[in-house]
Amino acid sequence: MYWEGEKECIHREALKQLQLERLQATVLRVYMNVPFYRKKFGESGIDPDAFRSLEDLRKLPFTTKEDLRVSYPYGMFAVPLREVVRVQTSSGTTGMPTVVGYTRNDIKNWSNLAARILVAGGVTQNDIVQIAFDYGLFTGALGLHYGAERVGASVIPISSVNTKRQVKIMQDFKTTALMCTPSYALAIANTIVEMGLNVNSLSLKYGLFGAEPWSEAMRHELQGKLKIVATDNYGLSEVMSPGVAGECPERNGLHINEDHFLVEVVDPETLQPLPEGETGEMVITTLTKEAFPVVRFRTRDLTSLRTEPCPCGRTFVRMNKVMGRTDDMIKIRGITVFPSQIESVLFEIEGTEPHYQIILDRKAAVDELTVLVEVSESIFFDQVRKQKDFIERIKSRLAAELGILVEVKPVEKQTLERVEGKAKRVIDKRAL
Ligand code: DLL
Repeated sequence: MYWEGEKECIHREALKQLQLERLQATVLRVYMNVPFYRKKFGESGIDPDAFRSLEDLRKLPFTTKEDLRVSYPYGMFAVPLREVVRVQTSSGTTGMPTVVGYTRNDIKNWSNLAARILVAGGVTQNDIVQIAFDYGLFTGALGLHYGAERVGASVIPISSVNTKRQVKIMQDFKTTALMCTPSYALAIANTIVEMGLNVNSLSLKYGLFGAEPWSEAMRHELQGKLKIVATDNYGLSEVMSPGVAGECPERNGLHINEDHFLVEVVDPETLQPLPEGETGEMVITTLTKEAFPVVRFRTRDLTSLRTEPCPCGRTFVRMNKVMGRTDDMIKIRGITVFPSQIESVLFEIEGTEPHYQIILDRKAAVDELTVLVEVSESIFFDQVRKQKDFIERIKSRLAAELGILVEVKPVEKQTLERVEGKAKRVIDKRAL
């Protein structure tokens, strides 16, 4: 099932030509309308009229999150505000958020791209879609909302509310598709059990999750607990938001909507392009955005691309699940660790609750990593020796996965904070 079959299955040669034409138009548009790009292109000696091939993209300078911050609030807009029909922001927790804008045409494209990922995730006009992402300046909820309406589904714009209410509405309104962060979906799944409900009495069929990294083990857990097919969806406000990429029924990589976005993967240190399949930082250039186009935007997200054909028939390149961001990457005693690696191990261990937090601290000039993990009551109140054995088991599994020894501390159920939005996995006390 496709939303725009002809476009999603476009011949790659035709796609390349379309991308080149759209890239030429974008380069010209930002040069003419955004002082930041005019200056940057001038400094790098770029002639926006001399674009002949997609490889010319490499000559363009990168755009960073910092560049967008400096231009707060409207400095990067490529159209006058009277043409902007909506303003939202990125969800960054540190510093100034990035303000993004959309023209009427941008909203139309965004709705269609969100519709593509919804349909790829199983949603049709017969579905009842519960959007538990936060409405407001965050781009996730409204993006999916417009996509779901475009598909013709019945939308419940519940936003982030008390989890029990979330479950009650899900039961009463017979929700068939749930959209939220994977960590919040897990909190919902646990609340269903706490409320004494049988998941089979609900009507859930699909979960469209995203907005934060999550492991395959987490998918497995959510599919089992909620009795759904769960797909991963990727996007970011600076580029558009949900609708940039999403999984098809194969659930083996996320198709990037390449007719609207040109992607590269570069080495985050040298900024040189990496060979296909290697993991690096994803860099995105928008091809159709009018109000807020970006050229070679450094996402800080780490992933790799795969070009082999997908059995689903879509010809767009796939990105592997984002394993983390360059700024979530923990460097501990010289070893790189991602929260998602720790998550996978915890899911494998019987008796742990997959709610966890990573604490980084420095003791006597040595960095220490401690994993706080919620454990079942029987383990928490177990005999000291049994509990110790259990912790040792987790520690050795983590050591095997990560290559370093880390501390593990069991905490009682419901001790770690639940958030309706993006989970905060790492607390870095070294910086305090
Ligand atoms: O989180 C957009 C979104 C909303 C995507 C809902 C999917 C569903 P921002 O708040 O701007 O936008 O945050 C973007 O979130 O750079 C990634 O680091 C992370 N992220 C988004 N989707 C995924 C995903 C939305 N599927 C930032 N896997 C991005 C891993 C993700 N990380």
